[in-house]
Formats: sequence, structure tokens, C-alpha cells
Amino acid sequence: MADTAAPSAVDLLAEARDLTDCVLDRWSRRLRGEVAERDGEALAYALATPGKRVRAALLMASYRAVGGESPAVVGVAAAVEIVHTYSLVHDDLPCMDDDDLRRGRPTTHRRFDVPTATRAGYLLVPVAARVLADAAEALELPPAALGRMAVELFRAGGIQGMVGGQWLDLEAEGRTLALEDLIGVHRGKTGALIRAACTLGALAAEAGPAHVAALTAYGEEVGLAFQIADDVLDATGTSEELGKTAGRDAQLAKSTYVSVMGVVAAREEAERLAKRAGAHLDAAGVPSGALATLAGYIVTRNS
Ligand code: GRG
Repeated sequence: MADTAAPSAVDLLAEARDLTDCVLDRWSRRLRGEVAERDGEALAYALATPGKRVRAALLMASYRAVGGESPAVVGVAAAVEIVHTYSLVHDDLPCMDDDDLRRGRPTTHRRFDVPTATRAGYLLVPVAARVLADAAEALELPPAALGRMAVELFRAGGIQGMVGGQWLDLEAEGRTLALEDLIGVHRGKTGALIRAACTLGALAAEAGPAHVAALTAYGEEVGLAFQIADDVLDATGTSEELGKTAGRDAQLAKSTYVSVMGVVAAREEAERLAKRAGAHLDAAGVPSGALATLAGYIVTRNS
């Protein structure tokens, strides 16, 4: 019998967005008091841009899947979303993807200027650390758990993850990558932070090693699937639907799943990964309703 009470992806994302945006708004107001005028405005602008909050939703669903119950977990989700927001601000800069539109609004460097947007991006990284530390305190986690969450988050954001993947991505512009190299780029620039969101959800709930590993494995698969879906949307969506310039990958001559295998095979691969993600949870006995819904959303979304 169908479970009519099971929340849809729209419900899960709306909840994550409402809760996370409250934390981000509180920090925006705090930062406006700490940071000089124009930089404070740029920080608040970047934090207020309307993201889908997929990473927050994954983190909260991962936390609940292993028994977490505190609403304070939203602080951990906000920390991950702040790292993600910094990456978008920098990704759009002229020295990287050089884009004018993000989340349906002018990019931070277009709304302000390149030096201000660059500073705002860097400033967000220590803000994420502060938000994470506050959340760990509110969750009454021991210092070792905060340390482990910080290592997971900032390792995923660094050379072994997001920065490393982005670096390879930039170096590969105009070149054709082999599929295994493309997988490395995608797992780094996008997958690592998504995987970390799932791991942090498990760590925030003080889950045991088998459950942490299962959620990490789930995050690894949906992280890659997310970027494959992004490649497909870049090739098939409109700028209006995406809130960012469509067709940018082709303009920048980037290797993507679409350029390597075409739209149909790329969609099939994303769906295969989403199924594999669910299998990791099933094998570890982690109840996976919301996470299965989110994996399905990640590979069928239209924005
Ligand atoms: C110094 C080389 C170097 C890098 C700095 C800029 C950067 C770090 C990394 C870029 C990482 C990046 C932007 C990867 C793309 C990830 C991606 C698919 C973003 C879109 O995510 P959504 O759709 O966006 O969840 P919203 O707006 O909904 O949050």
C-alpha cells in the first residue's frame, strides 16, 4: 500500500529551505554588524540568494535516517550550504566560469564588483566554521564529534574535493577528457560536498561506523549523479528554468557527461547511480524513505 504520509521531494526541500534560510538570515544580520559596509552587503546578498538547499535536505534526511531528532541539526546544514554558496560566488568570477546570472539573480561580482565578490567568497569559509561550531554546541556534541565534522566538511571543500575538482575542471576547458578523468572532476567539484552533507548528517546523530559508512557511500553516488544531472540540464534547460546561463558548458568547451556519452546515456547513468545509492542504505539497514525520494529528485529535477 502506498505510504500517503511520506513527504515528497518538494516537501523535503521546502522544509530544508525554510529552516536553513532562517539560520542564514540570522548570520547575515550578524555579519552586517561585523563587516564593513559594502562587504557586509555582498555577504548578505550571497547568503540571501535562493538556492534549492539540496545539500541541507540531504543532511537533515541523513541525520533523521540514523535516529537524529534535534532541530538544531539545521545549523550543520547551514554550514554546508555556506561552503556551497562561497563556491558559487567564486565559480561565477571572470577567472573561473565568468557568469552573469546565478539563482535567477545577477552574480555577486555583477551586483557588486570582482574584488568585493572575491572577498565575500573567502569570508564565507570561516563563517561556515563558526556556524558549524555553534550547531555542534546546540546539539550538545562532544568536541571530538565537532572535530570530525569539521575535518569532513573542510576536506571535502579542499584540494581532495571541491577546489581540486574545480581546478581540474578549469584546466580541462577546451580538452576532451576520458570518462574516468571526468568522473574524478565531477566527484571532486560537486560530489565531495554532497557526500560530506550526508556524512555530516550521520556524524551529527553520533551514528555508528557502519551507518556513517553507508550514508557516505549513498552521498558518493548521489553526488556524482547530481553533477551528471547538472550536465544534462545545462544542455537541455533554459536559463530561466535554471536561474543561471544555460549552455555554458558547450560555450566553455567543457567535457561533460553529455559531450562524452550524450543526453540519453547520461540520464541513464544518473538513474543507475541513484539506485546504487539506495542499495547502500538497504544493505546497512538504514531506513531510506526521504533519502530515496531525494535521490530520485536529484536525477529527475528540472532546475
Ligand atoms: C580555487 C580552483 C579553485 C576553486 C575554488 C569555485 C570553487 C572553489 C569550486 C566550484 C565548485 C562548483 C561551483 C561546482 C558546481 C556544483 C554545482 C552543480 C552547483 C549547483 O548546485 P545547485 O544546483 O545550486 O544545488 P543551488 O543554487 O540550488 O544551491
